[in-house]
Formats: sequence, C-alpha cells, structure tokens
Amino acid sequence: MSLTFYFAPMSTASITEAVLAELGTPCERVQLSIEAGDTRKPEFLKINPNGRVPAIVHDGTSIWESSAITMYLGETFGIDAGLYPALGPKRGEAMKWIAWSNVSLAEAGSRLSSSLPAGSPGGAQPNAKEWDPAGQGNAGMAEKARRDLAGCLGVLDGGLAGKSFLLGEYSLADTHLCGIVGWLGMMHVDMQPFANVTGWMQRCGQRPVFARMMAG
Ligand SMILES: N[C@@H](CCC(=O)N[C@@H](CS)C(=O)NCC(=O)O)C(=O)O
Repeated sequence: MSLTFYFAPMSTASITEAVLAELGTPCERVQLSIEAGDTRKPEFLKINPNGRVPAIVHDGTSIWESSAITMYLGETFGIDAGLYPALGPKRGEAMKWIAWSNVSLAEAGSRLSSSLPAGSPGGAQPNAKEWDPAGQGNAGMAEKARRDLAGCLGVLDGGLAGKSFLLGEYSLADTHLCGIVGWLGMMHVDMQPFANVTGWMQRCGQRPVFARMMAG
C-alpha cells in the first residue's frame, strides 16, 4: 500500500491532516508552498489539475477535494477503526454533512475570507491582490457572507440538537466539519447564538488530534 499526502500549512489540507491523524494511517507527506507557487507547478497539476491542496495519491490514483478525501479515507481505513460508518443510512448521514460542509458552509466561508482586508486572520489569500489590489476588502460582501454563514451554522446547530456528535458517536464527519468551523472561528464568525455548535466544538477539541494541532 502506498499513500502520499500533499499539503500546505494553514490550508484546507489541515482537514485531511486531522483525518489521517485520527486514522493513524501511515503516509508519505509532501509539503508545498502556496506562496512559492508549488500548487501551480506542472508536476503538481498532474496530481490535482485544480492546483489546490489537499490531494492524496493512493496506490497510484490521485484523489482531490477534501470532502472526497475524507469520505474515501473513511471508507477505506475508518470502518474497522470505528471512525466511519459501514454502508447504510449512517453512512448517508456522514456523507450528507461532509458534502454540505464543503458546498455550503465552506463556500460562504471562502466568500468571507476573500472579502476581508489584507492581513485579517483567516483572510490571507496569496492571490488576493488579483481582485483587491488595495487590500481593503469588501465590507458589503463580508456582511452577506456572514449572514449566509449564520444560516449554515443554524443548520449545523439543528443537526447537533440532543447529540454529542453529528452521528451520535464521534466520527470523521466531526473531524471534517470541526476543521471548517475552526477556520470560521479564526475569522471571528459569531458562534455565540449556536450553543450546540460551541458545545460540540469543545468536545471535538478534547480529541488528542485537535489538541495537538491547536498547540501547533
Ligand atoms: N474545495 C477544495 C478547496 C481547496 C483549496 O482551496 N485549497 C487552497 C488552500 S486553502 C489551495 O490549495 N490554494 C492554492 C492555490 O490557489 O494555488 C477542497 O476542499 O479541497
């Protein structure tokens, strides 16, 4: 078995980093620098033509998109480890949350990140100068993104009602979503109205993987 993980520090790849750490799956790690343009070099574009991390190569096949990677690693290594559901409705629930978190939650998060002034926590975009040469951000866009995020966090809060974790027991769905919600926290998204989300984040933070990542 060969597994290679392509990542950059402080990026979406941190989600895959946490998933791999939960699973304890051995892999070769290849660190790229977004600032140095490594993600756009021809050799990496052969692995992910989108020029983005994370990406993994498992036994010669490349898989990109963090949500697909989490689901794939869960199916492949997570069932016996008790971290991902076997085929059936619980698997569907895991997929629902993981897919939604990328398509809806992280989408609004990306809009917020792109609209923050240069240098804002969580808002640093290496290519931001292309659309915001003065680095002042876009307050209107940021406000709309924060409204959309509040809507998404309401959905997540409802999904966590009466539960310790998304599927009841801790799973890689929690690992994945916790990575995204942690990033939103860096951008000072207001979590206070969402008590189920804040309680769940605290429980996720007690996992050794997240405690280690937060300690740097
Ligand atoms: N939807 C993708 C987003 C990945 C993504 O945006 N990665 C950024 C870092 S956070 C990246 O690699 N950017 C490099 C570049 O734009 O060259 C996923 O979830 O995997």
